Amino acid sequence: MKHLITVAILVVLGTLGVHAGLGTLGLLPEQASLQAIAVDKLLDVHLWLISFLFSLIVMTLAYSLAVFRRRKGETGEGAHMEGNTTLEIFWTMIPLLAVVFLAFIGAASLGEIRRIDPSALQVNVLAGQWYWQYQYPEYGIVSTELYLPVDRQVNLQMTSNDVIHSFWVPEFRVKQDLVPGQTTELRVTPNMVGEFRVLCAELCGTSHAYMESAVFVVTEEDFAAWVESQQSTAEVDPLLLGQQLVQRYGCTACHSIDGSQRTGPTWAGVFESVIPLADGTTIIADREYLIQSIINPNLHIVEGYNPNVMPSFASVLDQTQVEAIASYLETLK
Ligand code: HEC
Ligand SMILES: [Cu+2]
Repeated sequence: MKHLITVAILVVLGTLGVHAGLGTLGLLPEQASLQAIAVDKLLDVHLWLISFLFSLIVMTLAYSLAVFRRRKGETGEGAHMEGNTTLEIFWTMIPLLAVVFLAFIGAASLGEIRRIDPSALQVNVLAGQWYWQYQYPEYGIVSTELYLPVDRQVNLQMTSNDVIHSFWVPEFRVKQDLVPGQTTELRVTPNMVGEFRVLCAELCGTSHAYMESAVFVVTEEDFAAWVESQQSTAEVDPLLLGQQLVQRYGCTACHSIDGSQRTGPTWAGVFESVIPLADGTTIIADREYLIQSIINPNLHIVEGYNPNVMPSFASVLDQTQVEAIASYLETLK
């Protein structure tokens, strides 16, 4: 009995110590969504269990090694023991109950994480090698940066343009794959204003590690202001309009203006250059070519690129907008 009490005390102390030690490691980034609270609670239950089991085994083992060691002059054999039915029932029932309990709290947390808020903001996410693009159907906006209002659930409807990617903002905790040909769903309720980063959590090719972009969680007023700034197609200078449009419609996810390589050819110096095409011919990139490339991308395929990667913008952009983009592209040296 004395041994049992000592071991029990050691196990309790060990559990507290291991759990506190794990807590000081700072394993988790900031908690920035309602779903993160549920996930972290679940993780904490597991950490308590892990700390307890670790202490139960290690303390019992260490205590037995120290206290029941063979002392000088002892030569006899240890006591002979056979089955102990009570003990066996215990060590079957306890893990069984533990597993049922974990399944129960796991299902409860999953329910909480997946809870649907009918007033959620819908954002369609398109991922590809190697970019993120967000469409806000409610507002007619396309952006390469994700802006979210704080304290409102966002319903991400996600798909991929090529291979499997995975949407993951560590501060939100939840994660979901984007699969070509399928639409997957992820619901997040950001509850903290701040700037975060979305990472791709599925190895998707050579630039996988750089497939990240900014996620801004902003106040409701700031979100409304951002929506307005994205929508404003006021009478502006066509060059400025063109520049805004390529940002807003996510072109810059695939095209750079500094000569660097992305999913599509760079726009640097494209105007009036000689473009080698996939069918072996060449074409001069005049204004007509630029316009056709936007509204009918499969008409001419640039050598080294695949058809159907660039979506057609014929039904998205009106003629003024296409002209404005073409004028802007003509200025890029
Ligand atoms: C999903 C990636 C993607 C997006 C988004 C995208 N493009 Fe492209 N774009 C490509 C690829 C790939 C090509 C090369 C294949 C081809 O010719 O269709 C291309 C070709 C072009 C060309 C011809 C360039 C050249 O060097 O000959 C122009 C111009 C162009 N895109 C403009 C745009 C504009 C404007 C937008 C936004 C309204 C846009 N693209 C959005 C992938 C994209
Ligand atoms: Cu990816």
